[in-house]
Amino acid sequence: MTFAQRLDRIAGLTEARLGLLVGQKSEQSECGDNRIPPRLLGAIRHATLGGGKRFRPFLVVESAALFGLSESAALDTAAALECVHCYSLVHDDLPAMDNDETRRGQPTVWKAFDEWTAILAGDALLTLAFEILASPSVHEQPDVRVALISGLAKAAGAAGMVGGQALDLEAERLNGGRALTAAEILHLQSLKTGALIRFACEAGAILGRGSPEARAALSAYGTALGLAFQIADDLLDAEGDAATVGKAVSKDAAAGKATLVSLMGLEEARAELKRAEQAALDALAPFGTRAATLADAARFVVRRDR
Ligand code: GRG
Repeated sequence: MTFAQRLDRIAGLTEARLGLLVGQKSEQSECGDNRIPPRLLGAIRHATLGGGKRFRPFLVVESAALFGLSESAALDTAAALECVHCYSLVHDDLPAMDNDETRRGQPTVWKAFDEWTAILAGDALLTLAFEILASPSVHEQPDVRVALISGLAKAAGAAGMVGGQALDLEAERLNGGRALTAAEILHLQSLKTGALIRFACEAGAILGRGSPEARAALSAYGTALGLAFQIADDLLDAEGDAATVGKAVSKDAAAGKATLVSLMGLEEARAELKRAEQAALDALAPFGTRAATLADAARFVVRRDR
């Protein structure tokens, strides 16, 4: 199976699992106190289903495979993480944040529904993630489930993704905007984009009860991969084609957003991307050829066009 086929396979499995997880509590449900108002459910499904690379679920499944776990044993953890990712996109697209009208080639949730429904759909997805992780279907051992809950909460929260988003918006909007240094950009991106990607890689070691050394290696891989992912995203914004990328491009420059591309220029950003790719590959050394698919993932991130 090629890397693209493998990514597609995990995306399909994730989509099917999410379809059940965000569809089983409809208005038609016989279980009265579990019903979700239909409009809200529609927005949650719009946010979650029918698109996306499912790259974070892929990282969970592949990092868990290093410890001998099957796809199905990692899938609920992968789906929970994707719920947090989808929530972050719904909120990021809101007029008060990035004000985007297209996501994954579709109208964003607030455009397809309205702002308050989009806010509530995001809230519901964030909390659903932890409901999923608390379920025994994630892992039979409660201490593993608690470690996943704690890890995802930290990665998504104020010292993780939310904190990164706050730093990004503060730099752009407070005191008339401020140019960030490269170190400041790297820090905010390691939170905003990096924290969830890093957690996706560490999740395999948590599920598989890997050694502290193995978890540290996956964390280092995730850190480098997250950086590469963000630089590639910024390059796509600067050079990509909106139809292929599935969302508006050239937004960073228009908003005066601080990115490594705006700070260093295209050539140096591409060189930084290559360095991040190499750091990701180096971090996988302890796993040898067993990590071949994760190595391909690093190469995929660097060459992606969407
Ligand atoms: C609103 C709390 C809050 C956080 C938002 C994730 C994020 C923080 C903002 C998204 C804006 C952005 C362009 C981030 C850079 C990289 C990124 C996360 C891109 C989207 O992820 P992909 O490419 O999307 O994995 P798909 O659609 O494939 O799932």
